[in-house]
Amino acid sequence: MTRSSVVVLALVVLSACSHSSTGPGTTSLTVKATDPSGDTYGNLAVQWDLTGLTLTRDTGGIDFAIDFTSSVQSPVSGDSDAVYGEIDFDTDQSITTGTTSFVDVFGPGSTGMGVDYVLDLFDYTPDSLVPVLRYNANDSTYSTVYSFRPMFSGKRISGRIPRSALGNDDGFLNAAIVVGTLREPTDIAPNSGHLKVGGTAPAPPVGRVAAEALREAHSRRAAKWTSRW
Ligand SMILES: [Ca+2]
Ligand SMILES: [Ca+2]
Repeated sequence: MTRSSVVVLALVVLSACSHSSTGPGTTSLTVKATDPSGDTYGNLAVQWDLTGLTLTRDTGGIDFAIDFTSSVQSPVSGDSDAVYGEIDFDTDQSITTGTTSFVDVFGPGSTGMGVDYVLDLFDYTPDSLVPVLRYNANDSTYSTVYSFRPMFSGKRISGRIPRSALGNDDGFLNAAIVVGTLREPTDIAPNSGHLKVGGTAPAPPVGRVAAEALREAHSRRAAKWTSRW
């Protein structure tokens, strides 16, 4: 399937309030990757179809909103056709650090990201908490660094990740998402490249050595997901 181009809208919101009691950091940056309807690529009956991924960065962290063509269902329901997936974050906006994105494993492989943190929308606790995982390059493992409860409302899944859960990153980062059921992946966003939240340098092209190193480092987790998908 030919994937169409991605519209990326960037909006800088500057608060006019100079006497806010909520403290510093009223400057926020919102970036959205819109995704076409009807571009799912799975084979089964239930096809979660993304329409967009929106990230809002402020000095305290990242707000995310994942939008779909239909009302979302949490995996806490126990239904294997609920919404599963992950948002991958390249917090230093460098493909040379981190590991391969699952958006590349289950998509066309064009994100250009080296993934440093993952919002894992597979591993829900019974009380609806999901983990944020840090990738450890020294031993190719993942550590849970934060847990929170995402909101399921209408056609949207949303939540907030504090910067402390992203290694105290400045919040300027690259991101991409893959979703599906527990049975198979069904959609990614953006369809090519990644969603860029601020920063200055474009992602460098993937060198052959770097790509091979990333592929090897990624193998353990890939095996884990392949057993699911
Ligand atoms: Ca879509
Ligand atoms: Ca990286």
